Amino acid sequence: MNFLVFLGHLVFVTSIIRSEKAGVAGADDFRYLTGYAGLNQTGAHYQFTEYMPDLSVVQMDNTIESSCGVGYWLLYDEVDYDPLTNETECHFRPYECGNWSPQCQNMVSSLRYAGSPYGLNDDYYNLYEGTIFRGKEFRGNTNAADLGDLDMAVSSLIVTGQSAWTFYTDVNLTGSDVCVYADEHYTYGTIDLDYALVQDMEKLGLPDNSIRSVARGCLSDRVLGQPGGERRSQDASN
Ligand SMILES: [Ca+2]
Ligand SMILES: [Ca+2]
Repeated sequence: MNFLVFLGHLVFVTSIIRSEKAGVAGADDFRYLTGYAGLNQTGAHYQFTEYMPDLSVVQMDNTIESSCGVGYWLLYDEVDYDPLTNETECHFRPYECGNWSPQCQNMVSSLRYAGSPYGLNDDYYNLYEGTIFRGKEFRGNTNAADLGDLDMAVSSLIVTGQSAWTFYTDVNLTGSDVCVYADEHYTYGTIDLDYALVQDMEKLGLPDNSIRSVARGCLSDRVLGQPGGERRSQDASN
C-alpha cells in the first residue's frame, strides 16, 4: 500500500553510522515534513527536514495532529526513535497533507526520514536495530563489509531507489544472502519514490539479528521484489 509508516515506542541511541559516498541534493529532491498542532494543517507548526530525536526541542512533543510532507518519514511515540515496546503503528501517504489517524495524534515525540540524505530517491539502505524501524541505525549507499555497532543486531530495514541491495549473514559479503528491490513505487508530479519496507527479518527469511554486511546490486539467488516495478501516481492510487 502507498503509505508512510509511523510508529510509537522507546529506545535511547542517536548515533548514526553511515557507509556512503557524498552526493548533492537537487531542487526536486526536497524532503520535508511540516507538522501542525491542530487538525487540517492549522495551529502551531514546524517544518522538519532532518532527523529530530526529541520534538520538545521545537515545542512539538506530543502535539502534532496533521501534516504535509514529501518523502518517507518515520514517527515514534518515544524520543530517540523509540526502543522496545508499544507497537503502535500509524500510516500515511508519502506525499500529502492530511490529518493523522486519531491514535497517532498528540503522541509523536521523535521523527526521522528513511532514504538518502542527498536525493529523495537515490539508491540507499537503512538498517534498524529494532523491528518496524526503531532504535539505532546503520545506513549507506555503498558496500559495507561490516555494520559497526549494528553487527548482528539488525531487525528491520528499508531500501530506497532503483538498485537492489544484497544482505549477508556474515562479514565481508559472505554467508547466507538475500537481495531486496523496492516493491512500492510512486510518482507525484516530478517526484518519484521507490522503496521496500521490511518490518522484520521474517519477511526476508533470515534469522533476527543475523545481517552482518551489505552489497549494492542483486547478488543472491533469493530475491525480494523485482527490478523496474511500475510506478503508480498518487492520484490513481485510490
Ligand atoms: Ca510521545
Ligand atoms: Ca535487533
